[in-house]
Amino acid sequence: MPKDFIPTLQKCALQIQELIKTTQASYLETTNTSGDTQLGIDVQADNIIENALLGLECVRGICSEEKPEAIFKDSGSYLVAYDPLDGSSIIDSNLSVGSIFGIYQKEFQAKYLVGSAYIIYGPRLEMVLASTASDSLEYFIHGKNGWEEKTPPTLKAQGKINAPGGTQKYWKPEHKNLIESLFMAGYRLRYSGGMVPDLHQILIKGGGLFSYPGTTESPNGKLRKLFEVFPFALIYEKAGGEAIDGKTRLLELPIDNLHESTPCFFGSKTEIEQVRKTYANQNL
Ligand code: AHM
Ligand code: MG
Repeated sequence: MPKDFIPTLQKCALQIQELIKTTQASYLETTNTSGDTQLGIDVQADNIIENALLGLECVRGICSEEKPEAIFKDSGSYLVAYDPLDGSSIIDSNLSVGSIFGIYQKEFQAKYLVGSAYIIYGPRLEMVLASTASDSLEYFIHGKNGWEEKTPPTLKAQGKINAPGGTQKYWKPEHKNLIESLFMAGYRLRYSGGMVPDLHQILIKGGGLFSYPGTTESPNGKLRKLFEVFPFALIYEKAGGEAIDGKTRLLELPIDNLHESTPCFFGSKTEIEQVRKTYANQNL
């Protein structure tokens, strides 16, 4: 991942954290491409990131979850897809939220993903990065003396957390059984409704399973490949875990349109093996 990205994302993190602390989370009249009603704060966070990224010489194009189309420049070599404020519907309840970034070369396709990052705005401000060029993550916490680099988190072969997304009423029977069997095996429920804090918690605690399946209501799940799923897939793989759609490695999935979603499962190897067995003979 090019060097300029880390300080640029760190600067955006501080600006967006300030925005979250000082701005009311009120809805606008507009919706984004996925049909979510936008908050003023979504749009402001998007502008902060757009200006910062387009100001980088190495960036050739950007694509935001809040905008229908990508924006391209004439020069630069990297493409960045990002969700400026993931979990904006839980801001009003003062839960942690985040920003997610995927950095691509050539095209917005998982096979060209070279790096990813997320920022978590919680009681602390933290940032986690992954690069295809490195076998471990990078982890920063903002403290009294600015950004401090910490020992990166890793995933054990098995964890204790179960974070099941989606509306239970619409889960398919095999998915219901999977989730139930984890609880029966002693897993604890940890789900805030924010992908960033929910996946961060599993990473920091060393393992578990986060799932957002295809349901009878939303066959392709909710989480978007480019802005949410691919970046976290790289982070989980580099942490020693796995990320699949039930059958296939998420980073091997193609995209046909910028905003499409996919069923997704992120976790330690043992839990992902259980997902694989569950879905082996099922439609996703
Ligand atoms: P958003 O990008 O509109 O904020 O939606 C994404 C969020 C994720 O953070 C989270 O995992 C998911 O939506 C929660 O959905 P649900 O409320 O259906 O469990
Ligand atoms: Mg999102």
